[in-house]
Amino acid sequence: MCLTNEERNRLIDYITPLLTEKRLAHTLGTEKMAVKLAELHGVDAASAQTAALLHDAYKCVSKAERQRLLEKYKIAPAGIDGFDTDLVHGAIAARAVKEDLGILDEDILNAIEFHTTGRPNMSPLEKIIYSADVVEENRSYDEADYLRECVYSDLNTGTYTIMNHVLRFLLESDAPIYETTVTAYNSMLKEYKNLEVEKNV
Ligand code: DGI
Ligand code: FE
Ligand code: FE
Repeated sequence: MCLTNEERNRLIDYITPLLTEKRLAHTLGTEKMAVKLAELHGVDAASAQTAALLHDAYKCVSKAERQRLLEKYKIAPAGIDGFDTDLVHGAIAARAVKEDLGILDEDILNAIEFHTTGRPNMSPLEKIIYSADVVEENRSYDEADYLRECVYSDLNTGTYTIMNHVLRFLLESDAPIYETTVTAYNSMLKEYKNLEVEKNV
């Protein structure tokens, strides 16, 4: 079951002043994709909707505001030495929505916190938010349709294939790669390989 209009409007009212128009459109696209994936893969749709609507709430804040929030929530600067990073926007959002909106569901908070890098042993909800973020309808890179089909048909294979795509993209862009991105990939690779073994027995 999805959120009621009243529940959804409370979240929309929270994020709207924080986001640019473009980021709001991406957020609504992520919501739509997350609900679809939740329904396809037997995950609670209201949780998927909540995490999707809130995942990028702190993506558009200024550097100074980001710094203030990192200090307020005592979040270790999750960067890579020498590189500026907004990889922490999920961690900030998770702390802030807990405090501001009283969202206490750990699965939802983890899905928000780890939506950018993923992490080892992700829950089905975490996989859905990670994937929905990359393949929502406003994303239009060459492989988007292929990745959508992958994650519609199988959540583990799809999430693995999306992570593999993101890692390639980071390498091609000469981007520094955060440790959690690598450990998340290795963990998802293991799940994917186990699936392949099961298919072949
Ligand atoms: O906030 P969004 O733009 O919707 O998407 P996101 O939260 O996934 O973050 C944006 C980018 O972060 C995305 O292109 C993938 C990238 N990313 C994920 N892991 C790493 C990373 N970027 C760097 N430099 N290093 C990483 O380990
Ligand atoms: Fe994000
Ligand atoms: Fe996003």
